Amino acid sequence: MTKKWFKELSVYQIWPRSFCDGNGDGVGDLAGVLGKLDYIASLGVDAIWFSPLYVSPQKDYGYDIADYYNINPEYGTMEQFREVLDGAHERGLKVVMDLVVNHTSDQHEWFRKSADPSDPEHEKYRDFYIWRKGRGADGKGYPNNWMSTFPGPAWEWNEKRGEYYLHLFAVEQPDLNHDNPAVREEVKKVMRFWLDMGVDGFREDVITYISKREGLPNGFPIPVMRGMEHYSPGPNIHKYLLEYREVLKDYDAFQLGEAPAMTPKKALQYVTEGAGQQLDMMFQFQTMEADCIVQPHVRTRFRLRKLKRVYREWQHKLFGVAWNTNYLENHDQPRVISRYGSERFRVESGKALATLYTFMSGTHFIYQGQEIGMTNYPFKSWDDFTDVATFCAKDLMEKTHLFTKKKLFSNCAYASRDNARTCVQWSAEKNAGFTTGTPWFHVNPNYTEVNVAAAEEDKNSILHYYRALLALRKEFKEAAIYGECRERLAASGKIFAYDKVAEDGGVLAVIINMSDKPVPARKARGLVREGAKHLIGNYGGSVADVLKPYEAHVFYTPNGETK
Ligand code: TEU
Ligand code: CA
Repeated sequence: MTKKWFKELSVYQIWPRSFCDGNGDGVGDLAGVLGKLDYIASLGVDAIWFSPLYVSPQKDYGYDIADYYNINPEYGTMEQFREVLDGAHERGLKVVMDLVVNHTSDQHEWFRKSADPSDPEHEKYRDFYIWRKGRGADGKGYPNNWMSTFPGPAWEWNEKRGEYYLHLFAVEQPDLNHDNPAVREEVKKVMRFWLDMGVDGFREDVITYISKREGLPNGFPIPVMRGMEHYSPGPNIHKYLLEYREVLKDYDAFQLGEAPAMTPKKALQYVTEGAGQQLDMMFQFQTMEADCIVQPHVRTRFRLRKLKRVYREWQHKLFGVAWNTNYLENHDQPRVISRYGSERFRVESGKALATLYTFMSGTHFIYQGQEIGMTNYPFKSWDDFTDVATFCAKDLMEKTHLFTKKKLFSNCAYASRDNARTCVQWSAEKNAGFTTGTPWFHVNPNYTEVNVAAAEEDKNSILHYYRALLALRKEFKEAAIYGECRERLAASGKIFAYDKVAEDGGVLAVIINMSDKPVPARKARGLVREGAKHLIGNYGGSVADVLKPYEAHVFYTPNGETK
């Protein structure tokens, strides 16, 4: 296993709008981030990933970019970004930027010029996007049957140009045409601009979607994501990614591709180390499908065995040849305690989940608020939502007539990305200390109890537990980060257990009751090696006769295994 600095990172994700408001206008910003750098460093993380900070009309909260070279004025200035970048570096924190190039905003000047035949630069930008004539006698029929990720047709009519453009996400997010070499040159320019400024890596938004099959043929007639087989991935994906990879040769930075519908076998075509490698690692979605079918809107009960299978496969198939990422939350996912854990056992399950993924091989990610155990928001009405994806999902579900009104609402409340986007709870003061003004979005009413200040005071808080876990991940990195994962009690639907075995035979043993009921511990006790040292747990120092709800333990044995 090759060792690299970026493999050892624990990365803290900031979704800037809701992180911390520095100037009192109710919107999170860079001044707010600057004031929290010490806090972030105190967690023991090694990097910050910023969800998009760029100029954007915010139709998809920054994932619709109108200018790749400037900071959204609501968030601050380029000077402030440089200050944050330097401040992070001074504290030993790397900085990762979101690179969103599958699409831009419809307000980007490339799109405006592309759409407007009377623009003097129209010719230059004509093929920057994916334009097609309409079908049928009136020329207004959709060019093909594809649907967006945010449910609805993937095509939008543009009056000026008299053609349709493709958008795999919101209407205001037209897809760039990466088949056009001029577009690829622009992408490389954007990458170099931020790398030259000193950023340490990119998280590349839906990067596996950038190549579309020639001729844009109809997709299999399924009700969601129709057409996906023609762009996830498309025929030129590896070629284009290799081209973008070239840019990185001049820098000590890494590339992380976000890749929906990714399996370990397919991932190896992108992330296998050596010649031909296109990305350093990927965000796969399978770990977030243990309580749903593909997407949390299609909810099932939480199935531990499904989660185990996903970790088993990714840990095993990439071991020694490629690198994983591990996360349980981000700005697109509901809060994990409300999904895989239990709000009733908030602290216990929050710690259990943290234990579960921190010792898996892979670069480690924590989403803002996860470290204090923030939970889903108690949505009461449709007016409570702001996320475009939630409204699209609602429309689609309504059309199927499969759900009662009540079920439709509860599905959306459970699944909405807005759950991750409520204001970070800093204290028990007004607006949870997020802003001195009027917050742009909700503050979870549980802020009086769940907040950073309270967690700092409480020795048994989830926050202190995360700090301890991250310290252990570093201290025992040969096992935790680079070791081989060997699952234990694989058949159990309640206990999640695995060993991480280092080259030198050191073994970390992780044992977790992932249910809200006590479970007999006879088999789990058998996993604790003679002389093992108890490193951390959420109840006590040893495994008794029963494991309590969400009880978690980590043990270490030097020379636990001979290789
Ligand atoms: O997300 C890509 C994606 O396919 C899913 O996260 C999907 O949007 C979501 O599960 C639907 O409910 C990335 C970004 O992370 C997301 O915030 C953006 O909206 C999207 O791309 C478009 O840029
Ligand atoms: Ca602000």
